[in-house]
Amino acid sequence: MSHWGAFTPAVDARGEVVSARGSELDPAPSPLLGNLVGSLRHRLRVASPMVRRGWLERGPGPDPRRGDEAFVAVGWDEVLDRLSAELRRVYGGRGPEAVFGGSYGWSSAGRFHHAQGQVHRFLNSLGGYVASVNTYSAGTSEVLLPHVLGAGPEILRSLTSWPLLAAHTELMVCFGGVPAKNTAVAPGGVTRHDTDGHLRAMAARGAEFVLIGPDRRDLPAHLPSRWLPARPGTDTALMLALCHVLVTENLHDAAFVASHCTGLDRVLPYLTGASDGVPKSPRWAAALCGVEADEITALARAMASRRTMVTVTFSLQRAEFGEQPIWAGVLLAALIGQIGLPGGGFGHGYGSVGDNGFPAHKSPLPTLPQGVNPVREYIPVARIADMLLDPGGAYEYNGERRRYPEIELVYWCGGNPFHHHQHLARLREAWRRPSTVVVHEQYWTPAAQHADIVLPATVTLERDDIGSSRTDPFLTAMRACAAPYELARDDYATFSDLAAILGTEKAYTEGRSAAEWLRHLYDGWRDGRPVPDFDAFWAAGRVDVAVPAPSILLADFRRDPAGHPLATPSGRIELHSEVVASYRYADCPGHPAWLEPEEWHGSARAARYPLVLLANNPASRLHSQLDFGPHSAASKVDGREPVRIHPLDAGRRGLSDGDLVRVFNDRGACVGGVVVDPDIAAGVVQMATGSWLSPVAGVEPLLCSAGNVNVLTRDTGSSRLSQGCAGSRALVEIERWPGEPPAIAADEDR
Ligand SMILES: Nc1nc2c(c(=O)[nH]1)N[C@H]1C(S)=C(S)[C@@H](COP(=O)(O)OP(=O)(O)OC[C@H]3O[C@@H](n4cnc5c(=O)[nH]c(N)nc54)[C@H](O)[C@@H]3O)O[C@H]1N2
Ligand SMILES: Nc1nc2c(c(=O)[nH]1)N[C@H]1C(S)=C(S)[C@@H](COP(=O)(O)OP(=O)(O)OC[C@H]3O[C@@H](n4cnc5c(=O)[nH]c(N)nc54)[C@H](O)[C@@H]3O)O[C@H]1N2
Ligand SMILES: [Mo]
Repeated sequence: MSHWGAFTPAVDARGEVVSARGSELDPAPSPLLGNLVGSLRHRLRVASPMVRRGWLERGPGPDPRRGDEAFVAVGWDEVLDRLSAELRRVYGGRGPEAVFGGSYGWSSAGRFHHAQGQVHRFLNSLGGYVASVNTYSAGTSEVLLPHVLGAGPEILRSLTSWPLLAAHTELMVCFGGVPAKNTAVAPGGVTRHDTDGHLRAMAARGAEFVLIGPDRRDLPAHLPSRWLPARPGTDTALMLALCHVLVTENLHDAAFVASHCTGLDRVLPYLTGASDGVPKSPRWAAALCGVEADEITALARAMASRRTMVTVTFSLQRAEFGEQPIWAGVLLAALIGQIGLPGGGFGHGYGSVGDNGFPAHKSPLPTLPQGVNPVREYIPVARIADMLLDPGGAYEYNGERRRYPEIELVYWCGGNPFHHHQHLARLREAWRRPSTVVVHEQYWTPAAQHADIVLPATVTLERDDIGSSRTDPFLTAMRACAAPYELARDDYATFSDLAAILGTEKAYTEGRSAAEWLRHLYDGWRDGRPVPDFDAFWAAGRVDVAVPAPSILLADFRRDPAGHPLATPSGRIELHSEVVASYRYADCPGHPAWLEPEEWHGSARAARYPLVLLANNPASRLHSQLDFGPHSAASKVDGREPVRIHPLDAGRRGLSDGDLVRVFNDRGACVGGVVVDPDIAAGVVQMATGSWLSPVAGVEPLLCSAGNVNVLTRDTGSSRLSQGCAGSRALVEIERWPGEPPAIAADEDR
């Protein structure tokens, strides 16, 4: 099982994957499986424990050379001695408050060898760690939606199910589309890729789609659709104008708003302009978003007259003021009055991930307990560089005034911060502050290259595990099919040895081997279920897990708002929130509002950097994982990340297909390869995340020869409310690369 699907690998005598065939149960196996070919014995695997020379010779301490210095191979015994001594020093000194163990990242599928679960359990056995909260995926919504709908992540997991959309939806209005490329993956894995099948069923029944966004490919071409290429970052204005039409033409469902919502009286004067002199009319919005006023009016009328699903992808909230398009989306759906009806209402992230819109299992999956973390300090996940650069510094978060902890040791296992974080020049600076950085990795990722101690980890095909996810109808036996590469070990084995040296082995292992843990987790999960025992499961390769029936988001609340109130202060949908208003954040007021972001075409910055860059999730891989794999490599232009650009913008710059370009702003630059494409709106360029950072020595600010877009994005919280990741978009300029472009580090031997 992988995050992008169940498969059967063929492994040759050297222990290398030569093919990965999608499950026979999968109607649409993902081409991402192709990236596994050649990945087991790839020269970018970490072959032995490695220590950065400066750390080895001079000991722990802040170091400007971190990320630039060579590594020395050391044996397991030596590295475990040195690392345990360092852990003893830090825990015995300033204690667990000085250890950052957030360790954000997707790691691999598999319930036991899940890297985050393992590192958290290990650090808890030592006394705890500073954690991170929320995700890079939907961190803004996770904080906002509890104020508006009374629940955050739970809402995202209980969207109205696809079969009910197929049976009832007449009009699906998709802000950011339903991007097929993203449905390849789901955390923990997906056996049947069904999203496209449901979309086809919707269309076959007569449903129509409206795609609002800059990229025509965000909605499958086979669907009957209309494309409104609104400028990136202006969705809130467009939504407010749709609301303006609904209320001024009296098309909104006043009864639903009266019985199920609160706060429209506070939003109305803003919509009409009574409070600020600016009616949020279609004409007003048209000037901002580039969609014709008549088109907006017609769309609002159509939405009010049919069973309509309003859906917003995660990408819209991964931005400065990212709360606004989500809250405005709820406002729009509430005014239409179909929340809680089959096929209508509000959706968030249909198509953003392969399991969204599929009902989640009610009972827990087999899960390694993480122990107890007594440390109260934490950070919102995307504030990592702020924390390292400004220990003790004050910041605001969801109504609280907090201070950043002072971190001495960073422990990362199963994530790639030099892929996922923004403004990587700033992160590099921050990363040099702690005394010690430890990374367990399978490959020489940029995160491993920026560590002091790198411990080689096995990949899933080198260990037994149990695959399962929140919506998958199977538990999958993930059987090892190759020996560990060189000196690589399971994260569990590494942590067991460290725990033994540090005297916490009993707490960490509970006396179980990895094999015993698998049985233990399975038996605990099996308890009370009519499923075969572990040996039968292991022999069969999978076991069925009953999938819950299709469900409707907020159906109980719609039916009986008093009996099933939302967990908001009013028990209702909060179109205006007294609580949020009481925080007095100019960047997130008490109701949805149009706030001009810094990174959009209408800003002052746009004079210097006129193109809006969409730094989105990659079609050809999962984040940065297996970027060297054949499927990902085939998507590149001369080894660089492709930049999709409209023919007009390409023409103006004298660019054509296959040209190498410098994509830049004042935060950094990277090399990209031009793909001219009329499917991308004019004024916008698209370049996916996940190309491995390959810094060109001696160039300031950071220049990446492979095309890592996060050298260009801005490291700011979405707002003081949620402090979410704001990496979806950035302003850039593009010019042809003069002469020979710099080499890519990963191409050179390490
Ligand atoms: N600009 C911009 N930035 C973004 C985004 C964006 O849209 N725009 N998207 C954001 C989002 S939504 C996310 S979720 C993040 C994703 O960011 P990450 O989850 O950090 O990215 P991955 O590349 O999946 O990193 C997982 C790492 O874990 C390693 N790994 C896998 N299995 C194991 C294991 O068993 N043991 C160990 N020790 N290591 C293992 C892999 O080799 C890989 O390096 O990126 C975010 N960053
Ligand atoms: N193949 C693949 N699939 C993935 C992932 C991956 O790495 N690879 N990552 C997974 C993860 S962890 C997550 S969280 C999800 C992320 O799911 P999303 O955040 O929804 O995905 P993105 O690809 O970042 O963005 C979706 C689309 O939104 C559009 N968009 C960007 N800005 C705007 C805007 O301002 N307005 C409008 N209307 N549209 C805009 C872009 O054209 C983009 O293609 O994807 C998941 N799926
Ligand atoms: Mo994500």
